[in-house]
Amino acid sequence: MNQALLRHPHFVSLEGGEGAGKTTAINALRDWLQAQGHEVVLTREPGGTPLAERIRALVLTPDAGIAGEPLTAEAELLLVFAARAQHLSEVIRPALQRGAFVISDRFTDSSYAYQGAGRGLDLQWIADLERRVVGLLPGLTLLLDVDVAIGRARANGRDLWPDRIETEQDDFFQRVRAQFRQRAQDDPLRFRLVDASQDQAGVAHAVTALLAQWMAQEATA
Ligand code: Z5A
Repeated sequence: MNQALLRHPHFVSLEGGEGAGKTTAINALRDWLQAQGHEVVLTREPGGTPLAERIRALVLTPDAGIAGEPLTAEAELLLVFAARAQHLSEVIRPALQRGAFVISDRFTDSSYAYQGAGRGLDLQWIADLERRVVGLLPGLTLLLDVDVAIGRARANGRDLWPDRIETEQDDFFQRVRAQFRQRAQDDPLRFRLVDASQDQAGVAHAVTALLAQWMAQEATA
């Protein structure tokens, strides 16, 4: 497949660093859309299908049970795109085709941020994969932006072991945040920036207001 990127108006993604609060925001968006009578599919990346969830475990489990053979940055990138190909074919495209809204906790912007800026892989290579493997852009991407230290403190406050990526140092997450912000600046039609330093109720209110505003704008376009 080698196609241009198409934006789908029923496809919404949430992006941001760890501890940005995507979970509460996504639930608020689902509740708001369902109250308007829409079918909503909540999903996440990497993952979203049984096979893609197995790939997620390979990407995020420290050592993935394969001690002494670290995952290379290139393998990590190709694995997240392999998971995305499954996710698109099994979940995202069928749901959009039947008229549902799809809300994805992360999508291709995360590959630019984590594998591109974080790991230092060529952004053009990622763009080629996006064009050849994905071909689809969210109509709306909500970027939950928060200071790295605040986000990390929130995430560390949970009673969970850090995953492979969460064990990276602050400078990695600073590059990730800068890349997300740069992408938002470069594509203001698709992105909305949300101040995720406010409390969870404030973030939930902000994201639903932005979605409502964006849908009203789309309806008159
Ligand atoms: N990844 C990648 O490398 N390449 C790719 O292409 C893709 C992904 C698609 C998994 O993502 C990892 O995959 C991710 C990038 C990589 N790695 N990292 N790091 P994930 O979304 O599953 O992991 P995450 O972003 O690290 O999840 P997270 O830390 O759970 O972030 P969140 O979903 O935005 O946060 P949350 O679960 O809603 O909240 C986290 C905690 O903070 C929780 O205890 C909340 O109660 C608390 N919280 C949330 N919001 C607030 C506010 N506003 N105030 C106070 N406390 C709050």
